[in-house]
Amino acid sequence: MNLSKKLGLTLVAAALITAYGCGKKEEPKKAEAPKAEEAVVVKIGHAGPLTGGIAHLGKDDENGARLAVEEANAKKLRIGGKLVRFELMSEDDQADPKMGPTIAQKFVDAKVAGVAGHLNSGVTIPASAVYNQAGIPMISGSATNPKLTEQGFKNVFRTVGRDDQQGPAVAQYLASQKIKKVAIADDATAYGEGLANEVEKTLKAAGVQVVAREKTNDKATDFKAILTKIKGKNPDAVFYGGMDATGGPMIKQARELGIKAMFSFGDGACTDEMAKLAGAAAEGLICSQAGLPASAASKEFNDAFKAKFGDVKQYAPFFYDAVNLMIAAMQKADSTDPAKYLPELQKISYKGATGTIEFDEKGDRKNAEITIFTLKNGKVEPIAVVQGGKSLGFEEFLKAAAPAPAAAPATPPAAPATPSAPAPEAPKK
Ligand code: ABU
Repeated sequence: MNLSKKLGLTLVAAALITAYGCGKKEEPKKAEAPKAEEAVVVKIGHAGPLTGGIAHLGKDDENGARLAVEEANAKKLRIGGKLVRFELMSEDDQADPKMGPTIAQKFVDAKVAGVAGHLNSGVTIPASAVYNQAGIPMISGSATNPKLTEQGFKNVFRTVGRDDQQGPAVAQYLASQKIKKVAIADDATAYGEGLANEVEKTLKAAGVQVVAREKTNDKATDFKAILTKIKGKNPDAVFYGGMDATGGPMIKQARELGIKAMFSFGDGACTDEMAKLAGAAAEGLICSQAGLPASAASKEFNDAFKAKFGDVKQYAPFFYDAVNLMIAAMQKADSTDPAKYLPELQKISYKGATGTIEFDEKGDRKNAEITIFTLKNGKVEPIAVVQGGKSLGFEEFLKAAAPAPAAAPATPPAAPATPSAPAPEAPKK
């Protein structure tokens, strides 16, 4: 072996000893990056009509619910010691009563922790039986038929008033306008028919003559047959229990037929959509909503909603509150388990976008307001608020409900308790 070969072998041996031998220095261990905590996913269901004639309202509700979910997730809430991430599972019930139980079962199978929905009373009522069976809390921000909360279900709530509050409120407004003869029509849904019945009862009790009672359906587009019958009775006012998708064309066709009577609607047709559907024919209509107007919802809500989704159609703040109520109850219970947080929901007192929300033993919102509107320059504008059977002009109501000045001792906003507001001027016939 020559010298250079020997040297080469020595160098290889030295390198091996350095690499694997006892003289090897331990590499300092790199500090491992802490693993991001995995959040527990909590599903919240939302259901409403996301297609069809009233999809604009269903989307509005969905947007309200989505905003609440997104805001809660941004707070990185911990419930039961774990980071939680809420996930909105939204389903299209097509405003079809038959779809209510089907979608409710889908939510039950998906193990949602709660449901914000549905929009229509006729869909919400059959769906509520499925949620009740599964013990899942549900809160509607729009379903106003009294039956929903008259079933003895302890898991069913709503953040709006009921039609046996809304019907009398709008009917009393009509009676205050010196109306003698009224024609009433409805769309044969749980909501439309139920509200029309309430209006009829109150008007009759006030001595107003009900000269016609007509029926259509929630898919109809041609109302000329019932409107012709109504025209023959020459009423001073027409009340229609139905949604804006049918109410808009109805009022347009009525004017085309030369009917000059005042038109009046409940919350389902108390939207700016009426002006889009009926144009100038909608001007001066009178309608009610089963809560305060969106313009009176919190500035935080309105700013955040507008930035993400544009203008509120009607029910978005009530669905936003519905989701937030469930989350607040979960936080109080420190559990997302429906059985554990339901008792907290039943006794909650929550300051939401639509005011302070508490539920009575049936699940109805305590002290729900009913707002009366007229449509002016293409927009529904609030004119009066009825609460606990007492009416105040809208501006007066806002003043009475405004928080006390900072220097004054902290007292809750006074509930309006003055006699009826001076009746706003009757819209021109
Ligand atoms: N409250 C009017 C629309 C929803 C319903 O069917 O009750």
